[in-house]
Amino acid sequence: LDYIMSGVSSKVPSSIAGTSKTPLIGVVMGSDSDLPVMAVGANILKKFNIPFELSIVSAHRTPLRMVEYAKGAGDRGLKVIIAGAGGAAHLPGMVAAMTTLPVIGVPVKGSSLDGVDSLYSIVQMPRGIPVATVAINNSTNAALLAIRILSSFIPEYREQMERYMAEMEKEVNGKIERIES
Ligand code: RP5
Repeated sequence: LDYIMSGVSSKVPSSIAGTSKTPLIGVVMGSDSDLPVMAVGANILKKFNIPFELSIVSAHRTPLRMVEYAKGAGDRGLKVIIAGAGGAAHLPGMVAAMTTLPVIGVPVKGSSLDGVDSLYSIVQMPRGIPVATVAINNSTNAALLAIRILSSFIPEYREQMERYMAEMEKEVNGKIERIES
């Protein structure tokens, strides 16, 4: 199955499309309107050179596609799924119900309730089916968490994460020095 970019409108810049290697991370979202938010995390995966795929899978508009995606994800080699959705954001929970892979939910901020609707929908999963939920619109942290999960069994990604964190610390220390001098 080739989910890479399938269903994504022509608005998607090729720079954030999934990679051609067998993907380890699946990034799905309910609508192409989620793309500006989800693209930020996709770019982090690109930066870390992680094979990933990116696709539109809607829990309510394309329910059969969602079932097919979630049920086949493990067998296709995915290790983590990042699912972004807004409003009554049931996509991450529904996907998590049909796979044993870890699912990370990104609450996407909609126009009416500032993203609190999406946050509550995703974070309030009843017991038994976990969805790791990041902050509203924070696809960066979803990507970093997915990489941390991979880094627990792929040493190369652990080293990359250590470098990323060291770089961040250096940057903040630089700012502190400039303020204090
Ligand atoms: C959800 O509904 C999507 O995840 C999106 O955040 C929201 C609005 O979708 P559009 O009406 O913009 O397609 O399914």
